[in-house]
Amino acid sequence: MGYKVAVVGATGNVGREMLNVLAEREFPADEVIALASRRSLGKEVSFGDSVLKCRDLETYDFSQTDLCLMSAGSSVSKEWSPKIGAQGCVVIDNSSCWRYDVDVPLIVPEVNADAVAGFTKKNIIANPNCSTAQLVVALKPLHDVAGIKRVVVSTYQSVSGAGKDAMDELWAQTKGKFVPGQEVEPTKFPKEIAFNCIPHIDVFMEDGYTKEEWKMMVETKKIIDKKIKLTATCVRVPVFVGHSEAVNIEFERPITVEEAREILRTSPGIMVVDKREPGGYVTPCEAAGEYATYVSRIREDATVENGLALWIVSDNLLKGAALNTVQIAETLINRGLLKDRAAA
Ligand code: 11C
Repeated sequence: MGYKVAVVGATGNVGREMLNVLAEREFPADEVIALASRRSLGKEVSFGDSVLKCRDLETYDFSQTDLCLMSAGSSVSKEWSPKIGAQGCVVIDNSSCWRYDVDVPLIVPEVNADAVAGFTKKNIIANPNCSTAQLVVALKPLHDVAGIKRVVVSTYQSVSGAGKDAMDELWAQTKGKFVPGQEVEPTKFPKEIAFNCIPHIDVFMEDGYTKEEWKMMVETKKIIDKKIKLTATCVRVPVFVGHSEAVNIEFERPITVEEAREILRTSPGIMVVDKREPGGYVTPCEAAGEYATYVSRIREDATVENGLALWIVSDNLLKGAALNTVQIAETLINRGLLKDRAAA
């Protein structure tokens, strides 16, 4: 017997990837149901070799569904996740709505899988922000060995993080640069994204940081260790898929480049590609479509005591969202924490 799994937000960038990852990893599901808002009703989405017609979230009965993978934004999650959880269905939510709730575990399975057991209070588990997920996969094994004091991270985030319309805006604006009369004004982004970089993701906070930057700081503390200090500058770049991060880390104890490389090489979810020659590092084009988090450019940061600098790249729709969600579901199953309600 397998599980009954619903995917909410099945027509979005992440929802589609959730369906792909469930199929690719042969998730033990007897039935997968694609759910969406009224305006997407009847739309078709691929699941492995089959096609699913989207059904209505508003009228779907979750009482016999084991698992709900949710990627429909914060306001939908705020309204629906508690209702779905109350029906005994476990929600794994990709929005920022529940991440900072003390009764909701925030999970990256390679990093803090043990914390998943805390989901029973609300039947909700949160998936971190994409830029946090890839960062903590690389930070955790180094923290275990040398203790991280402070992290300075600058991100180079692809437009797919902002959804399908944002990808369309980059595409149309890029074409519009070359075709007179087809110029495209920014609507999804605050400034032109084609051939540009925008140091602004999500809303501004009172202290001048953006919410994306705040999320990286707060989520890293919740997932790894509240003592870690982190400052971020998050930048949108004209890349379709794959977030990149330039990271400087200050440790409590000495750690050499060779030690760090060996630790990362043997850590789950990480591929080290680090040849000190032209092209001997990973860029978002190579990371798109891949499950791994890639670490390159490992070197000493001699401006602080016990400092290292790294370059981290991953597919933001996969490790940053859909893959991590499915890995959380697999963790529940492997630990015997997910009930098969049909078999009960
Ligand atoms: C971006 N990281 O690249 C964002 C997308 O809190 O889940 C994900 C936002 C979130 O725009």
